Amino acid sequence: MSKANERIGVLVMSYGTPESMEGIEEYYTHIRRGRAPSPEQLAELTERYEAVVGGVFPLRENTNKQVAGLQAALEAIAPGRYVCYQGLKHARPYIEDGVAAMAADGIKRGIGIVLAPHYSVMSIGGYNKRAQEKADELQIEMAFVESYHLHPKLLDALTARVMAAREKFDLSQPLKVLFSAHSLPVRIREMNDPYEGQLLATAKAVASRAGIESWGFTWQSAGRTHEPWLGPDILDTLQEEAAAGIKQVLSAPIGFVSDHLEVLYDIDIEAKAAARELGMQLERIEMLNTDPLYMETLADSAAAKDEWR
Ligand code: FEC
Repeated sequence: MSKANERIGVLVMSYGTPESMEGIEEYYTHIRRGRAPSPEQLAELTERYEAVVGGVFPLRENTNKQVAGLQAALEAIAPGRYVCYQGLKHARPYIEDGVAAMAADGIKRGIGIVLAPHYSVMSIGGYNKRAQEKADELQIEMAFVESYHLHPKLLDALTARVMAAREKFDLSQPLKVLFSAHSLPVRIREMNDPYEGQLLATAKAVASRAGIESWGFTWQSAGRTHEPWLGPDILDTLQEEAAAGIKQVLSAPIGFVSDHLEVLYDIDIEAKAAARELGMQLERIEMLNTDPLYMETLADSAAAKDEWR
């Protein structure tokens, strides 16, 4: 079969979430690169999941829907050309399982894309490295989308969400928009990592499109390790904003694309409670989930890597 007619595997990678409450320890151990969490750490994470899960782990459902949405968007670009496979960083099906499934279907060339728009060597870099290693073993040629943080359709989708959520406030009073993303260890700065710059670029572009002047960028969900993480954390930023007299805050977690623990707990429960104590109203933009503009962003970005057409 010529390269132009063959089927291309699209490895859609996402963070992953436990399959059940009983699976939290295995998941947490995987995140910690094989070191089991202490009983206290496990209890604390279990409590956070109990607060948001309600029987279904939202990230699993959302990732499944996003993979199906991307498959449909790719069909619209080139019918029959692309087949999506799922590969998760910290849960089954693991990234390596996704690559193995492509090989089992006879796929010889694949494109990797992560359900996170911004590149860091510690995030997307890690996904791609694992996929490449498994693909080398199984002799699949791979290309990777590294980031899509300024794709015009992504910016349109985020801008629409910011505009819609602004309506929840009294716009005759000051409103601060706080863009946020998952913190990473400060040492990424020594590696000249693009993560911070890409996040700021997305925030700036969305604020400009939405005509918002009063905005800031803050970090969230820092890991519980001894090394320093990028800050300020959103909980500290809320205190600073309260001290400056701000009473209305719109949270825009642009580093994430799904409803999941880091949004449903860290923003909706933890940050909202902190804001309430400070006498502030905090609302959050809707996450992208399967927004058609996000599905098209992914499809365009993946198809642009298809140099075999
Ligand atoms: O809903 C869910 O079940 C999963 C939500 C979830 C997402 C997510 C995304 C990112 N993380 C990133 C970096 C790190 C680093 C560490 C780390 C630790 C955790 C823990 C949980 C967790 N993360 Fe996560 N992350 C999610 C969940 N993450 C649970 C463990 C407990 C804790 O620290 O809170 C620290 C690892 C270590 O200890 O060495 C680093 C980055 C993203 C965004 C990009 C992406 O989606 O890949 C970066 C969703």
